[in-house]
Amino acid sequence: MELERLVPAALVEPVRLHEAIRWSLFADGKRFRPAVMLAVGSTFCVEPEQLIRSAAAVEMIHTFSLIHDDLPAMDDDDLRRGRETCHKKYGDATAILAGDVLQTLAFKALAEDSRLSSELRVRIIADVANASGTPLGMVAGQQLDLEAEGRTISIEEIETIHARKTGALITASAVVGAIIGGADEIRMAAIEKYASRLGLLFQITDDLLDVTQTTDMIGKTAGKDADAQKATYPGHFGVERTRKMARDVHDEACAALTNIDRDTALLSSLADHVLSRTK
Ligand code: GRG
Repeated sequence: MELERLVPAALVEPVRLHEAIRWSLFADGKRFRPAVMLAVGSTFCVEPEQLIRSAAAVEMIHTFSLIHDDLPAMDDDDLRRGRETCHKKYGDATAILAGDVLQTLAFKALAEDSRLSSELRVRIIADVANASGTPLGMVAGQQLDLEAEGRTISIEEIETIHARKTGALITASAVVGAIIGGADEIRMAAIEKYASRLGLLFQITDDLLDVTQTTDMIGKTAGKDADAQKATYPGHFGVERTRKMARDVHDEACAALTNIDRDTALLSSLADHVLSRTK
């Protein structure tokens, strides 16, 4: 498996660091961002071998973000992917370093993907870096989220936080699939629209699961958002209105697909799956 090959074996020194990386990476994650990339790539008839390295790289970046998000200085969580968080098991310092390694190894993996042309690799690296580290990316979204804790914020602010914190990497995953698939401007715009709605849907359903599911079911501490006075859809609109909004956002994602003259059944079924997910 590609991820296995991209991170050092647990026995490599410093053993504690590599064990910590593997603890988080090979836990019970959904691999949603790779799934988005593979689904978009397959819509454009790309062979999985062309996508697998980029898919692994976004999963590494996502895992880095989860490790750092769980730290005491951030969301301070004990449970992730159905097991102890990285810092609970290995300590804060090792968890920070495990996240740092995952982030940098992801970009190394993209740079060295010999299955793709240099031109494609540079585009992909820029896209993934934009989604992670620019003011419109994931890390900035996390900062806005931290700053919003404990105060009432508008729906526009909630959407901005979600678009950056969650949406940016999901959108980049889709866009990379389309880049490798050689999508033209019109199809790329449709994919971007689809993925930004899919990313928002993913976050809305994540918020819903936090208030409707058990800790066992979702593999992380349920009810955490409300406790931390997080900016969420159910917190703002209540559960029933949030469910209706989720259906609307799902429909918008699927509507964007009408601008792609390909078989998009896989992409609409991915949106269906996110709408009805229970974990
Ligand atoms: C860079 C520290 C830092 C944070 C970035 C991604 C992120 C911001 C924080 C993670 C916490 C969080 C709840 C983010 C919202 C996005 C989200 C729903 C993450 C969980 O993703 P899943 O459900 O997780 O795909 P698995 O474990 O299944 O991969």
